[in-house]
Amino acid sequence: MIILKIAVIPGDGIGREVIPEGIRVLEQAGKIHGIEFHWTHFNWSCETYHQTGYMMPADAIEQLRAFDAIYLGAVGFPGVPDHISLWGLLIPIRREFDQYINLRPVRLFEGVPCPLAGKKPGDIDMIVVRENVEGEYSNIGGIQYAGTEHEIVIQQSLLTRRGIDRVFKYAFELAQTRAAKHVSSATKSNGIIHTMPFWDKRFAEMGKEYPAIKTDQYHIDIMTANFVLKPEHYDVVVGSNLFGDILSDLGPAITGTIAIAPSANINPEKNFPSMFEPVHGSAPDIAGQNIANPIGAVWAGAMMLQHLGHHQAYNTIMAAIEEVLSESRNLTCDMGGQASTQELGRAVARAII
Ligand code: GGG
Repeated sequence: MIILKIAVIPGDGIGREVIPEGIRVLEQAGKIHGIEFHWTHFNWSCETYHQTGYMMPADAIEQLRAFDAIYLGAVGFPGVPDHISLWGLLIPIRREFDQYINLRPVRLFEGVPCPLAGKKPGDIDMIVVRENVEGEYSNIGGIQYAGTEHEIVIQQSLLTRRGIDRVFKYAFELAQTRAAKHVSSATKSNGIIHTMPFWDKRFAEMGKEYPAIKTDQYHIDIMTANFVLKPEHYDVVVGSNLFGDILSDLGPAITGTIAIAPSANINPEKNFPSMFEPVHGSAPDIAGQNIANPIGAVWAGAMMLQHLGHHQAYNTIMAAIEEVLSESRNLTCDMGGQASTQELGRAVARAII
């Protein structure tokens, strides 16, 4: 029996409803594949911030260091500024544990109604590789003459050669394992004249190391249009922190629902714990109603097992997700069904044999 020590941070809103379903499914897969989970729950959240002034304690990173992985729900609470929700927990964890790859697969599943006419499963099957610790999400900047008519605000974006080369390398290595062998880069080097031309140059340099991989690059504006008009063109898509974030919400939206999508914040060297979460946020508008779709959280849990080397357990969970979605009996309302969060979670757990 393998023991995995997992730090669980359900966070806010629907994070608290979908994570228990992920745990239910992981426990079931664990029984079959000889994995025992030791879950340690942390109530760190924006709601905690609302009450105490901090989302997680000063020694949070030290506490998390002891775990094999971190399983996160969602962050965001009405009345707590949005930048607190990311900079109070999500971004420090990504940075302190050098989780520089954010992997966000996008797949159209049989049984999930697709908003794009004529698309079949297989037509949309891509993976967004998002640079996760640099770029536009930087704390370099400031404000001057605050509150006056001369107010000036500056927000800097930062890229390092080492930082983006390692992300490109990861994207090309990933493309080598996939049938299409194709990497597309999201850029905006016509308008952003320092960081993005550098991004393009380093992407082209890395491409030379992988002659068997097809490459192309698109400005982010036309790439978002292409995601809707011809998503079948894309296989591996590599983007900066902001562009990757945008594309990985748009991607699952064209497959029917953003709630289906997982996000793996990975430290590939395994020097530190990696973190797994659904792409979606805390959705306060539907929190507490037991209608949130738990598939993003379940799929993220499967990716956690895959990252930790339990490939068969990953395959088992993915097969169960595919089976349950294709039957269309236990879909939540975002996928056109009437099932509750728990009913869908239980159906996936039952499908694990
Ligand atoms: N599932 C975690 C969560 O609440 N994500 C919402 C969000 O705004 N994420 C931004 C990001 O991934 O950088």
